[in-house]
Amino acid sequence: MAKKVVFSGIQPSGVLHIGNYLGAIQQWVEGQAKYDNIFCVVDLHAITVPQDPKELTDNIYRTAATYLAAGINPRQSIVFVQSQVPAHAELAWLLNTITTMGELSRMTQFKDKSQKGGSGRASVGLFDYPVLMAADILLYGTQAVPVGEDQTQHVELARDLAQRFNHRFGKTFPVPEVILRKSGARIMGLDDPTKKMSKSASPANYIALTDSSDVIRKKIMRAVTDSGSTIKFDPKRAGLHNLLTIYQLFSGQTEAQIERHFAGKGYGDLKRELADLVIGKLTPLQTKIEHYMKNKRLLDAILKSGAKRAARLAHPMLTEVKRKLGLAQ
Ligand code: AQP
Repeated sequence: MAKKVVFSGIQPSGVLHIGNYLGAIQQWVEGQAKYDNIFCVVDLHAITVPQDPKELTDNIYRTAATYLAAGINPRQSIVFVQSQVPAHAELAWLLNTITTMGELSRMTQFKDKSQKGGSGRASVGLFDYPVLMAADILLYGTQAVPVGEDQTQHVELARDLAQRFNHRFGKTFPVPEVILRKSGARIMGLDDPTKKMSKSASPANYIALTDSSDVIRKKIMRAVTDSGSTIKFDPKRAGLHNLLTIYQLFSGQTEAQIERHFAGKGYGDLKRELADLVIGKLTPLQTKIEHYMKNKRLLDAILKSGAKRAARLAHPMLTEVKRKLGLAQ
């Protein structure tokens, strides 16, 4: 049986954090053999909010380097940069014509992000972000999209647009399903465990994949918890639950094993051991990322070949969509 086509991506909009790693990249790596994978650095999404051009270029390379360093194998999976395949923007335009203003106005990410910059100042691109994401997904006949929980509403729109297009113009797109991890789909902020860990929050909120050992230790030791003492996976104790979830995902242990290990120990012990664990996992990842960052020619060659493969796959779908819409070819 043919493998399912999987598409996912991350915006190069800042330094990646362990939420991006645990919610997205780690599950991509785990599913690499099971699926036909396409992993994209979604730079056109990143520019929906202001970016410094020099930093953006660096972040594009660093995001791609992170995919590779984490274990995405470019011979097995397609790795490329979104802006290098114009079909994404082209399909987004076509899908715009079947998307309503009402649908996009209901997107919680748009509401959150547009409020931050002051109402009326958000770019049209930010409003249209979910349609571009639908285009990314639908362009490849994607069947499954592994993302963190915050992106499920956007995948839901991609499903609606696929169904709408199929209904109006005849079966064209598979309707993609979302793949969410049982645990780790929503890593919370260290300084505020009621909100998700986010690149655009203050540095105390996240552990960046590039943070030094000292910084990682400080951030974990200062992470907000409650005044309890027993160490148990209890979703009501949000700060503790978040630290235990991070521990679980980096250690690969079960909840029961972790609770047994920490029986009779305090929050301080958990934080110290968690810091050791995270540092132990991120240090080799950082070394590999730097290896790629120093080898831009290798990185460019991988991304160029990925873009070529992606463009080849995208072409028939875009042609079919245009034909069905009645655009003369
Ligand atoms: N806190 C999180 N827990 C689990 N998964 C997460 N993801 C993001 N934050 C968490 C997942 O990472 C992938 C890439 O996200 P993105 O870069 O496209 O943008 P985002 O979802 O808006 O995430 P950020 O990092 O918080 O960026 P900003 O601050 O720029 O908005 C997605 O699969 C996402 O679900």
